Amino acid sequence: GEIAYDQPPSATSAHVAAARVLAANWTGSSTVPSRSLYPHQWSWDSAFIAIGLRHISPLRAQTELETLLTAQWADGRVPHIVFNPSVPLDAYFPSPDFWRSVTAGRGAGAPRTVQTSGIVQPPVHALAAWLVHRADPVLSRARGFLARLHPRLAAWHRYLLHRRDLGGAGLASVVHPWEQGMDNSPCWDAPLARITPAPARSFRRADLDHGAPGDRPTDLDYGRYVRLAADYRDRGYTREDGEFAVEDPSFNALLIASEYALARIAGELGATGTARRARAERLTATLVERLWDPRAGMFLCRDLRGGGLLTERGVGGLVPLLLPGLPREVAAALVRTLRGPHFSFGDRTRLVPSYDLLGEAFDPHRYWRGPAWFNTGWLVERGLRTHGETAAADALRAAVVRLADASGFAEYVDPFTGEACGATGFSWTAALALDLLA
Ligand code: 9WN
Repeated sequence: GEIAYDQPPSATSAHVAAARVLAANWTGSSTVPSRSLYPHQWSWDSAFIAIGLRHISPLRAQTELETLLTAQWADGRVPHIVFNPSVPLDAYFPSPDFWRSVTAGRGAGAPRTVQTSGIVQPPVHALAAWLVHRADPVLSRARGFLARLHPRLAAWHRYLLHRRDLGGAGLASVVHPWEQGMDNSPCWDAPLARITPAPARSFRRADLDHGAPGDRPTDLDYGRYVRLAADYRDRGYTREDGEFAVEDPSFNALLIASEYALARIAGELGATGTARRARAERLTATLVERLWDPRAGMFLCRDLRGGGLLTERGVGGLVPLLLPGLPREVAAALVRTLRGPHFSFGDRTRLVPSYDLLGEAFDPHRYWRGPAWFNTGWLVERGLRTHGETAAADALRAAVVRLADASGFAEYVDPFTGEACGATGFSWTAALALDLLA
């Protein structure tokens, strides 16, 4: 009985520090992921940021999503970057003059008044919109928040489920590693090996002005990212028949989670949402059929151009734990894999690593090739809770909050030591820590 308090003394200070990061990164209508590395608006970042912002300012959280969706293309796609015109061109690469959305994206209905990229990111938005609404339903109804967002979110999902069903089974495909959000995951090594890189001297990386080269993707990776994006642009952002096409478990799990959220949004607006809920259940079954690997005890990526499931184990293969409709044995196997030697959560690692600890490509500092990220920690925490793994969920929640605060809200951390990597003052780290503190 020496200790007189049952809350760790840092809980309030972590809350204040996280709120400060989000205030510093707020531009007036949206939040930059990082002032140094990422000075524009990013699509899935904004969804995670809104989930945290709702605890500080439901109005700012609503505005964050509204700003992003204002840049939606007429074909329904939500671009992965919305550029801030007052930021110098050389502050981030690839800049608007690379993407040329207004001209190259004309056929796909790119907006005329704002410059964007032409690729997408994971559809976390409907889930975020629902959670933001729940934080202050009175304000949300008064502003017509869901009524205004619903048609845009529905068009976004339609784009993914139809235009991006490249495998013909019902799942959405990504056509660039940046679309999946885990840029240099070893999962992409095999499909990327087929791509002829753009010459290193044909572009200038801005990320190396701010980040340690050992924490970032390699020049060879960048050459391939540039080639793929330029080819897609030169096809008017309308032909998805390029050299890279992958069905990814995390991207699709987030789409399905957002379908459930859209069903709830429809319910709030007076519809039933039954068809959408049924579709989410069907898509869950399809995800298991197409991407579940019982021997690996996790979901894998399907390479549509090379044929078959890729063997690399990325954290994206654990994210479907989020889904309530998973067969019981699949959920149980995912929890075992999370604790087992490949991810070792609760044993060797302090936070879920982005890639297989036993994989040949594992590197505890290089971006998505091993470091632990806070958004995937948040998603796995939610998954554990969804499947009744309360003790493990509590442990992961505590780890996210502690390491976020201790690392200065780092972009990612060494999974063994918690040492900060990449940028600090990173928005989704602050936002998701806030959400788990609430
Ligand atoms: C490319 C903004 C984004 C995140 C991604 C992360 C990183 C960009 C980059 O930063 O990607 O989109 O320049 O490396 O991989 O998940 O959305 O935070």
